Amino acid sequence: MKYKIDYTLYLVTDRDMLLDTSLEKAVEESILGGATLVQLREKDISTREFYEIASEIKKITDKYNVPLIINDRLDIALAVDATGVHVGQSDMEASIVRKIIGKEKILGVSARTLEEAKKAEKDGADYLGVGAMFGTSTKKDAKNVSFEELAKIREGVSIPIVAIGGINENNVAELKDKGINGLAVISAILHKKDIKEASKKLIQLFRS
Ligand code: TZP
Ligand code: MG
Repeated sequence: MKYKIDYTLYLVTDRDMLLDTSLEKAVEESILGGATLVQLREKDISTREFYEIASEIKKITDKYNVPLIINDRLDIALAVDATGVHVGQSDMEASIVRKIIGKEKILGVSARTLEEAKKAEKDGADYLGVGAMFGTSTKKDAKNVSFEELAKIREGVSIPIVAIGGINENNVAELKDKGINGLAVISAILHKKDIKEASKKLIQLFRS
């Protein structure tokens, strides 16, 4: 049966953001603060190391029954039996990913336009990541998505949408009435001393 996902707070990892803690501890703290979903996102890393980190993170997400999504690398996702995989517009085509991972695994696709969003839905995406909604320095090549385009995407597809990019406690309220299912966040969680508290606060501000 397909995993039913709560998209409320989607922690996306980036080890460069961590302040004096390990990725394992950071993920655990964020889950304790309420993160409902975790994406392991690694760039410039060997396949072996990616697999090893994914195996360790999977132990933590399993402990708390939180789904784990692997960014881009479906081989790693399958190897560690992650809940799913997330692909961008220059990664492997969603329809091909779907064929490889099968029906049960969760497939997330990044979309910046209504056209990309509709195609992703048609190709078998379970959810969309839409952004950058705000300015971010975490992803250097991230381009902003307007609130108008977000509204069009919300209108045009029926799968869940998570907003991403520059989301923090000062702007999260702006995303409250947009029909989105959750927030995907890197720096406003991982680049904090108190990761648990930062996670908790984002949820409170989004849900209040
Ligand atoms: N995709 C679009 S923006 C972004 C990604 C991966 C970076 C999000 O990081 P932050 O620190 O939450 O802005
Ligand atoms: Mg990618």
